[in-house]
Amino acid sequence: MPLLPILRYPDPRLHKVAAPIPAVTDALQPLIDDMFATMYEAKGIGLAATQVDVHQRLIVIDTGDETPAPLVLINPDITWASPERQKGEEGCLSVPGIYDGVERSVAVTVTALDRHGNPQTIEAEGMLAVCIQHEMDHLMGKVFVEYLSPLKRNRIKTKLLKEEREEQLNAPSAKGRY
Ligand code: K2U
Ligand code: ZN
Repeated sequence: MPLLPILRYPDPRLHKVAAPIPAVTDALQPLIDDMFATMYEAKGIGLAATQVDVHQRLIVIDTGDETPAPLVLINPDITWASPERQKGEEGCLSVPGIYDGVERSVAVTVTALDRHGNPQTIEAEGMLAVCIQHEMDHLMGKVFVEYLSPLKRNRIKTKLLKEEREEQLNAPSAKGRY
């Protein structure tokens, strides 16, 4: 299964709003598998299709530690979010090396279709609830740094753009060109 390139902030494509998936078909299955492979390889516990430049409402999650607990959420909808909220440190595969506090509901209920097109309702709390809210933001074109101050966000943007430029300069194709 090929690993998919993960868009890196501040790529504008991360701010596209994902469209509902009209039907769960066999054609969707390779993308779901490739997203899981990409997420596991990147040592993430969640991945939204937006992050691999597919702007459809699809999320894969696995918050399982030793025992895998893969979850596929197609056309997810948060039907309830607890009024109780808590601030926790978050990272993001699209914002490498950056971690900061974000306030989230401590529990959510989400309805979605599974990879076979069957409806599912998940009552989540803890890390799973945080991950679901983080991924749902991605489908709405929102990255967790948008909860931070403009000063912090601009510093992160500058840092990642600088790293991107350095990587491009050090890329093998750029060596020995002149
Ligand atoms: O969307 C992503 O980039 C995946 C995130 C999901 C996530 C963010 C914050 C809190 C929980 C989940 C990545 O998994 S970030 C890396 C990571 C790995 C283990 C635990 C927390 C974060
Ligand atoms: Zn993320």
